[in-house]
Parts: sequence; structure tokens; C-alpha cells
Amino acid sequence: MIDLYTSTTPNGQRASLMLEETGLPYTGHWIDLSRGEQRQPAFLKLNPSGRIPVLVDHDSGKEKPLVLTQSVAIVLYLAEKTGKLLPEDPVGRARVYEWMQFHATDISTTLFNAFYLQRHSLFGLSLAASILRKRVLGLYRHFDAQLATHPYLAGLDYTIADVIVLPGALALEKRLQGYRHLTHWLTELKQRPTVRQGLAASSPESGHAD
Ligand SMILES: N[C@@H](CCC(=O)N[C@@H](CS)C(=O)NCC(=O)O)C(=O)O
Repeated sequence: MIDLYTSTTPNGQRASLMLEETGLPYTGHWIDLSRGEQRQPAFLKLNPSGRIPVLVDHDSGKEKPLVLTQSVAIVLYLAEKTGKLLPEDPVGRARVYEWMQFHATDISTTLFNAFYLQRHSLFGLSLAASILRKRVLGLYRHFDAQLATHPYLAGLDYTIADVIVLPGALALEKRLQGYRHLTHWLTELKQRPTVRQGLAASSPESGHAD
């Protein structure tokens, strides 16, 4: 059995989207970040950095359950555990890693920095935040170009590259409308039953942590 501690953010959604793809049974626990539930002692025992997502796998094959943080690590672990959404050949896998890392390092990190600077805008940093946001929107043109010639980011199949990129792109959907192929990809994926279930599993309606 697996427990997932998550919330309605792109990082939380990555984990629940992937769990739905694997078909593994799991229980979701929605963490209310606005009420600071991620800083409660019980949660900090799971992740001392006080952030979602956290996955606890009670069937990891080891004596103790595996407690895993970091959305990309969670997605990779689930892909390797189940053999889903990750090609076996090194070249196919390299393409998945390329798109996965493009988003996880260039886009997610830049967006986080923009968010952080915006919170400090009283100190005159909102211009820096808007420059970073513009950079992110510009970088998405590479995703659009890739999707102009491939149905999915790493090629012909839906892979963890799509799982990792999808929630962040959905959060910016309105601002990405100029990117026709990216928008088409988003529209298609929103129809995918596992995507609908994965997004629902990281929403407040899915329930609260104990
Ligand atoms: N790099 C981490 C980032 C995790 C993260 O920053 N989670 C945010 C939500 S997206 C969080 O829990 N923030 C709560 C806080 O900082 O108090 C990952 O990919 O899982």
C-alpha cells in the first residue's frame, strides 16, 4: 500500500498523476498548505523540509517503508517500480530525461525564483520576478516546437516527461495560448482518464491528512 501526501500544486500533481498511471493502490492525504499543515510535527517527521509531495511505500521490498520526497524522484521511482512510462532502451530513456530535466531545472526553478522574488516585491524585486516569468514563457516555445512534430514530448509515447511537464503547463495554460501545439497537447491530455483522476487526487475534495 502507498500513502501520498499532496496538495493542489504542480509538484503534488506530478505524483498523483503518476500514481494513477501505475494503477497501484494508494491513499491520498491532502495537505492544506495555506493553513501550514506542512509544518506540523507529524508531517515534518516525513519531510523535514516541510514540503509536499511525500510518498510512503509500505511495499518497497525493504524492512522499513520507503519515505520519498521530491516530485521527480517520486515519478522516477514509480516508473522503475512498475515499468510504466519509461522506455527500456537508453536512447529512448535519454530523450525522456532531456525533456523532464528541461522542465524540472530550467522552468520549475526559474518559476520558483520568480515566485520568491514577487513575495519580496516591497523591496523592489517585482521587476526581476517579471523578467524571470517572461523567460519561462519564452522557454515554452521549445516545447511547442517539439510537439509540432511529435505527439508527446519524448516522441510517440506518453512518458514520465509528459507527466512531469503537464501540471506546470496547465497552471500557465492561459498565458501559453499562443503556442498552438502545446495547447493541443494540453487539451488532449486533459481528456485522458488517468490525468483527470490524477488531478482530482491532488485537489481539496480528495480529503485531508489525518
Ligand atoms: N523540488 C521539490 C519542491 C517541493 C515544494 O516546493 N513543494 C511546495 C508546493 S509546490 C510546498 O510544499 N511548499 C510549502 C512550503 O514551502 O511551506 C519537489 O519537486 O517536490
